[in-house]
Amino acid sequence: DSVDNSPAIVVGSGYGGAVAALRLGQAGIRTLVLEMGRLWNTAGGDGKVFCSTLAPDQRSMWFRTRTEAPLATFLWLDVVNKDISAYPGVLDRVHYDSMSVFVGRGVGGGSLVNGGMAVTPVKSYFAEQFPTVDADEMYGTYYPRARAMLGVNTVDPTWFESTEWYRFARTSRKAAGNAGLKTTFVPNVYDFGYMQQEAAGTATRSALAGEVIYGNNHGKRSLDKTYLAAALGTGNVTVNTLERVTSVSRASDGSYVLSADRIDITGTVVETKQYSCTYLFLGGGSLGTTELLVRARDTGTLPDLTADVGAGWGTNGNTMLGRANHVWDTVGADQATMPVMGIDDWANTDNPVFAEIAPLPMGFEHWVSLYLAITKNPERASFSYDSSSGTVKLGWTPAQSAVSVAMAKKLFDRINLANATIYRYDLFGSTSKVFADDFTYHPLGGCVLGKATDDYGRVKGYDRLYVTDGSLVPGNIGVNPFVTITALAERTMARVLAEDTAP
Ligand code: FAE
Repeated sequence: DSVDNSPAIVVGSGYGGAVAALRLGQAGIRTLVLEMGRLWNTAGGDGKVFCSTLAPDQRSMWFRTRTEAPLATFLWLDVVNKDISAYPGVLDRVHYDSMSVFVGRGVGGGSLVNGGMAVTPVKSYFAEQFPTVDADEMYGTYYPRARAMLGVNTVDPTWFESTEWYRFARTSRKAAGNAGLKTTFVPNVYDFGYMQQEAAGTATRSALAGEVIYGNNHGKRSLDKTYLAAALGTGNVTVNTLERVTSVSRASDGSYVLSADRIDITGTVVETKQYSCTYLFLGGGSLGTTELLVRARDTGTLPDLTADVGAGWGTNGNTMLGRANHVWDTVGADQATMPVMGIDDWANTDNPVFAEIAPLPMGFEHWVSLYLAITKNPERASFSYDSSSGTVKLGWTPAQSAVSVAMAKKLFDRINLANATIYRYDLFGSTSKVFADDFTYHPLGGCVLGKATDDYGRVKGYDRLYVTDGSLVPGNIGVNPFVTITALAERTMARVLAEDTAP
């Protein structure tokens, strides 16, 4: 078998992978990116690249025959999910024993499916989570660099107050205010100028057409339009798609050797490829990177990896819930899919929660206020390799989710009490389930900075091996994570290119 040699290989093309690819390319280092998902740039039979959330087809989910949306039901009816045919769709839901994790699949990773909320955490909390990182440098250099590259912008507050599309957010703000809680505007990478054109009827609707978790056809500055476009523009970066890296080992000359399965659109492995490189950057996300390294350590292909690989994983305290508003407190049939506001009770040391005010665009008035609560849940779990099945398992337990739920409940009980409202019981599949405690959008950790790696993402036990993605974040960052992941990757790349790649 022939081995394809590259100076640098990047596994995955989400935030961590995209930053690595751009900075390597700019440094003149020939770089190959291996991405298991497809490139989302060609229109299907309906003339669109992505399918809509309300009428999902094969493009929606990664090799499923039925969609698995976060909201299972509406009025307890199984109306949300649809039968589809198996295909390398853009959203995956990875199931572990007591937790499932939503992730993006494709060139751009999570940026293709996420809500675009581009939030910088409170500096003091960043410093608490990353005690060995110079917070002044992060907030002075790397966060601003990340936000500029990602195209972060904010909704025009005057338009926000007047448009029907954000009535749902204003209604949730009012309910929070009645409980004495503070709300704050949240930046986003969706182009709000474009969104206003959508509202005016002068641009094709995307955020105003229910598009989000299965991809946005317009308006969203996903990584394929920002970092990855710039990376390809250097002329030094190549992206191979539908190739999933399955193992990493080291050759006697110190180079890394990767095995990758190339699949076709039916999921059949059509080729097993071998790659080698001098510098290896892992950007497969918290799950992808951690699984590769846990497997490498425990099957002996990279035996010097430390016991910290696989540890320190958390859900960012994610808990989703809905409240039922009074009939006069409408949320609107028209809802923009990009969240722009959060309830900020993080400073409440008794029960720190930051709750994103989420849309629920169903095309009719339903009086539901939906939230994604980010709680300061201190629980962490580890990944381990199960040799009998050859799979990597996650040790997260229901009791650990219950900690997030209790924190979210404490906050929203306050809001319900102040407004004389109740929770919605019909959204998460079973008759009495109020809190979605079984999934997260924010997998974080597994190769924590300063533990499994040095303070710059260099993996302990090996040289020229780096982690640049959400695995570095120790389980919780208090806000939506991608700006932090991007900024940390910028910091790693600045250091590595200055110190490790010099001839
Ligand atoms: P990620 O973006 O997941 O990229 C990893 C890439 O590597 C993917 O493209 C994988 O397909 C690929 N990959 C993995 N394993 C392999 C392998 N073995 N071989 C080849 N390729 C591989 O990682 N965050 C926010 O900050 N704001 C939001 O509004 C927000 N909303 C979200 C909504 C949804 C529905 C979801 C699912 C997530 C949301 N997130 C949000 C989370 C955010 O997207 C996530 O933290 C980042 O995408 C993580 O970035 P990474 O670079 O770690």
